[in-house]
Amino acid sequence: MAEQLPPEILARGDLLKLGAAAGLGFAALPLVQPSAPRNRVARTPVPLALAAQPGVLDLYINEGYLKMVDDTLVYHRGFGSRPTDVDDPSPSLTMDPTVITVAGDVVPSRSYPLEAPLPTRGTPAPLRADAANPGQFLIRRNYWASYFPARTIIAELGSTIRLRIQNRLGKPHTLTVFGAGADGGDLTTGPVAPDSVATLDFPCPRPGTYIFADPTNAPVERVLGLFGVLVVMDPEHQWDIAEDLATFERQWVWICHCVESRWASMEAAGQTVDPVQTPALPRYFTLNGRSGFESLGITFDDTVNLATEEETLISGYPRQLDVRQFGEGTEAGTLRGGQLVRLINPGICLHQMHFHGNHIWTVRRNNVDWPRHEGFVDNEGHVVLQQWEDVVELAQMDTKDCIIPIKRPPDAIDPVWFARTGDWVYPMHCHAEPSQTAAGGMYPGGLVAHWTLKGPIPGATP
Ligand SMILES: [Cu+2]
Repeated sequence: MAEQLPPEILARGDLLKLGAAAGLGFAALPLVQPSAPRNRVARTPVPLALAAQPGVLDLYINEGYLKMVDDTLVYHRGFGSRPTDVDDPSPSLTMDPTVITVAGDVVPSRSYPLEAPLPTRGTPAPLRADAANPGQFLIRRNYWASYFPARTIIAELGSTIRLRIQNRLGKPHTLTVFGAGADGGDLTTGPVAPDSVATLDFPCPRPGTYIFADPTNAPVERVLGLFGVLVVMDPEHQWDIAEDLATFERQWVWICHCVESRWASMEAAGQTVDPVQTPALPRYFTLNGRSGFESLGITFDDTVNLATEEETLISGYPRQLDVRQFGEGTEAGTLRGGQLVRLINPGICLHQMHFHGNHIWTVRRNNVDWPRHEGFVDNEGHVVLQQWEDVVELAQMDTKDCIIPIKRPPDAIDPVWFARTGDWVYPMHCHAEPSQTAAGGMYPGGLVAHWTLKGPIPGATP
């Protein structure tokens, strides 16, 4: 076999040119490796989609190429929602968000609670103006649905999670749900052989945020894209992190990741990466699978931009917030809380999530509630205490549940506050600076977002 072209260094334009030169359309992308037969990964008959079973969520371990923020195509593996092959121009490498209900239903849905109203463009509308706090609003309590990104399973406490995983690749793979066992241990399929199917059934763990991933040759398979997130909600407390924990107006899931394109091309060529011999040097950094202008919702694709606003770009109307009691409203049906953002890092880079405009309040890390007093410094030197933070550290394989208050910024003096005519939009960026770039320098092409403090509503009266 002739030497393969490293696909990740080819821009999409080059691929199109190559495709055109070979008389091929975009759909025939992998044939940019001209010597590779089209069925290079097809082993004895490629398994078809599994026959659906009620109450079972099917995941397919697929491979394929994803377009990065600079239009480079990079090889990925992932837990998909349908079977696709490596030459699929639109491979299924992330599962569609899915809700598993306490009644045992598996419902494809990117919003939860299922029956709750959907906030337009992701922004919950307020109840009405707050007479006691000019320019601020009373927030509806226990009302709005939240949108969730790809790769998210939302399971209701009391349900049984039944996963069926088909490995469509040439090497064994595993699905492990970290910390979701009854004793806080991991749950795993164990190695699933090529072209085989495994099942993983387990009682829904307690409310929280759990990462699932393939621990094979860690962290290589995870970095290649074999990861996802399980969010557990108590169906009796659909707007609380858990019973008696912080209440929120709506929630956001932020999945941080980074892409190591050299590892990807080595694995695509059939090699097995040794992370010691080839240390990771991530080249792309994503938030909910998007980078730079994509994760800021300013692409030329309005559908993608809308999904980004709904899933990622935190927004809300300013409200008076009392951090001492997130659940208390100023009157029945209203809330003095903010919004919940679940920061999740299945990647291999440590992130420093910096929110401009408002500090945020971390309530738990890795599903362990942080104390509100008598905080302490843990063995790694980190302060363990609920407090206002400007920058939130997010270590590899960590999850943190934080409340963003969506409040009037403390430095907005009255003449400024009352002169508002529109939205105030604040950046969120990672202070670990390499993550702000793409392709080794394209700035700001990496792990960025923003959040919006909505402007005055004309005519809104208390
Ligand atoms: Cu900053």
